[in-house]
Amino acid sequence: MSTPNSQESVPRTGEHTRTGLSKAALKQDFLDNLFYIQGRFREVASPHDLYMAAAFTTRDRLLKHWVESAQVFKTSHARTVCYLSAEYLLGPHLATNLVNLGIMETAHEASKELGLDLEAILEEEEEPGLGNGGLGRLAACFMESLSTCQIPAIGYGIRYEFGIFDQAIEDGWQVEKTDNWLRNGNPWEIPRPRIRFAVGYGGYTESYRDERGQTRRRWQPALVINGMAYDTPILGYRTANANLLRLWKAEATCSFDFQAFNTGDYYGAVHASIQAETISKVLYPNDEPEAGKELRLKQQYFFVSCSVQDMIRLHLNTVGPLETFAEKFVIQLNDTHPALAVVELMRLLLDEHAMSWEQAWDITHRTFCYTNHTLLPEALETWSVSLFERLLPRHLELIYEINRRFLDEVRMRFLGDEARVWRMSLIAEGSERRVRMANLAVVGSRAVNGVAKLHSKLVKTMLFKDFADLWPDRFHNVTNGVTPRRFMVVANPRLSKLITRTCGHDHWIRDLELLRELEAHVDDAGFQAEWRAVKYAAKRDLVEWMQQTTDIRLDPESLFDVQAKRFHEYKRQHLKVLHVIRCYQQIKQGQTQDLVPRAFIFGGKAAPGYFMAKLMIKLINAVGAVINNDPQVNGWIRVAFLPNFNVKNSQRLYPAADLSEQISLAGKEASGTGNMKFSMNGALTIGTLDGANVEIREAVGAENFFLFGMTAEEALQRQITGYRPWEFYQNDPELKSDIDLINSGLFSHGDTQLFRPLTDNLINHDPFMVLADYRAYLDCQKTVSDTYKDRERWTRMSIFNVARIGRFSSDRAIREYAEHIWKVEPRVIDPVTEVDS
Ligand code: KOT
Repeated sequence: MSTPNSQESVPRTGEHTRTGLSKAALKQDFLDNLFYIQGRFREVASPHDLYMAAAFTTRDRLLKHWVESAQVFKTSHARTVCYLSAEYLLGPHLATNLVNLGIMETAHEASKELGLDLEAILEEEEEPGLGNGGLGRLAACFMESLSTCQIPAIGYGIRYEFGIFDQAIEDGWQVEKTDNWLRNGNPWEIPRPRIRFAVGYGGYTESYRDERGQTRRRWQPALVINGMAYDTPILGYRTANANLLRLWKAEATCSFDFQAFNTGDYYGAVHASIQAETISKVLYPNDEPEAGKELRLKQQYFFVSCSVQDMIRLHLNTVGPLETFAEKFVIQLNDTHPALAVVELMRLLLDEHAMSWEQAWDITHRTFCYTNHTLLPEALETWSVSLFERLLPRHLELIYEINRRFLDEVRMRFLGDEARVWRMSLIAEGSERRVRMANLAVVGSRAVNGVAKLHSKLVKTMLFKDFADLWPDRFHNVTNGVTPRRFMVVANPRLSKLITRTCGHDHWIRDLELLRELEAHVDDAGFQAEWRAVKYAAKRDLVEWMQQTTDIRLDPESLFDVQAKRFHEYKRQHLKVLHVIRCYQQIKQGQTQDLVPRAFIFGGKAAPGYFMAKLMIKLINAVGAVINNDPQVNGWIRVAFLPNFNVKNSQRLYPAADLSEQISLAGKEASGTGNMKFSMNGALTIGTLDGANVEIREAVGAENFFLFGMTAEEALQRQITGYRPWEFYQNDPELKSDIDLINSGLFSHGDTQLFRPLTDNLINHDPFMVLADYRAYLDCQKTVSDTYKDRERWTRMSIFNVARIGRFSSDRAIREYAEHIWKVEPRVIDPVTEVDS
């Protein structure tokens, strides 16, 4: 098969080719797109028309790199990473694509000359919120870094029609609004109607004789639906490498069942199509699996099956026989949500491609790697065997066979240790038998990793100890990272420009360790003043935005103390609230000597069914309503809740933060990535020795980090010896008075019961040991205030945080995966020369 010459297939660059990077080309193409795609003249265009024209103008420039990359990867049979994730929390595309193309400045100038405001155009973009939080955002950072590091990759996932809900606050409570992100069209995706795969559900399995007389098994599903591909190009920073994010949409196999229609069953015919489309309809808005949600299992199997079928198709079309599948592809499982891919690959190799078990297992096992993102027992996925039997009968058979062979190995190695066999089995025995997805992922993968050093240690010594005994070399650590393109260059242009001016180059954007050069300037008073001015300007921007969206007025002179993340008891937003109440009481009692003026800023969504998390949001808003309306304390403190914490809004927050709250109970937060984003933007961290906090503190220096609280080991020890939170409540009068104040009804118009579920839980159970860490936290907050009073010292600490944060770039994380886990090399795409750059 001849391959077209890329120089011929890619339009040549220059004026009017839709790919030129000059100001003139951008202006011309923008107006062309406005006219030919949106059907508008400049004079009558709506803000949305302008955004769409800008997006298409940018997309045209991506496509050149993307088509070129695909061509090169295909012809060179490049080893490819397939990242399987049920979530991608992408955030707006336009700004990062402009930065990565290297045309942000040019686009600003072009807009100005057209009489347009690029900032306003960027604001128009509705972000694809196809994820809940950390795990989904990590997948998005990794996709960008894979392209930046020039590693051939495909991200596979689900094209949810409705992403994570939009959060509104009404009467202090969270209210969920549907996220109709596709309402106005999505200019970044390219539908691929010819890339479709059939996915089966239900039915039965049977034995049959193949043409060689061999007995084989096959699956006869009761229902078959289609998955159709939608592709989004992901460009690397200043590279010509663009990878592919391929998301699947579910459809009925035949959009109309004509037979049913003809027999008069119009409803039945439409019903089938609606049922199929339900599968990719909505993202589950939980950070934890929902027990027994059949649709969720259907979603997982849906995208995993389409993705594995697609890889097999690509392999057969380009490389050839499937024997070399594991050399062509490495599949990374983003937690256990896609773990069924292990079984699906087995099924396809055995049932559809007639391989022997040994060969199929050898290929499968050499292909998969698995990342664990949580130690919380309630977040470890299991599915009931009966649901499996009904939905995926063939897969259950295969799981039993994988398990049988695996447990034989365990028995052989640990003679007579049936307790161990019982613990390691892929099937949990009990009143209801359940499939343990984490065990399946470990058994099916050649590498398993945690996401921060501490977490990986706990994965190896606690969560998967039995597996580490059996296969110690299988376990790794890759500490998370975040992309500095989005979270520095796009989110904080002022800081980025200051850094570039100070270093005399912008290479730090691709090599974040170069931020160290800032250390040479840490004592320079002029630089310090500029540093403070950058932070102040970001705070003023946030103040203005908060005023517009929430009507809360913050003082940019005050310390911006921010906790923004998913609401969860283990993250301990209630510990922060107790601190706020303590400050309030101190001011009311005239004890202000240890304080500095602070704005307490909270942000984050709660899972709609998580009562306690929603009550925490209500409590914050209730405390805020009292404090913000009390003139006696307003010179000192204010409380703000930033509604709808998503990627776009987070970008307003990180640059403006002075203090980053990372106060989870040690041992519970796998890594955290917000901690990195804050620190990258010059916020100092108050935190426990949890997740990546440990490594951030090591990197920035213990003297530039506010540490408090029990270690993971101490917390565990306390749990074992018996934790009695009421003793802390009884023995610490300030703690008691803070909790009692909540129960007094002051924050609830006299209702003394409203927050009882929360306060009773703290006093009597306190599973995340808020009360045990309360005193250490308050003491540490006093140190924070003292330090903030010395502006010069604070500024130095802030500079050190940025200068030493380079390790936490997702580029570093991707390089570690590439070298130690995936064994994949970069593949450089030569850019087609620009004639008019
Ligand atoms: C959700 C459901 C099941 C299993 C895991 C999760 C999960 C974990 N969702 N988000 N996470 C977070 O992942 C981040 C990226 O690794 C971590 O930084 C963070 O600590 C996890 O909580």
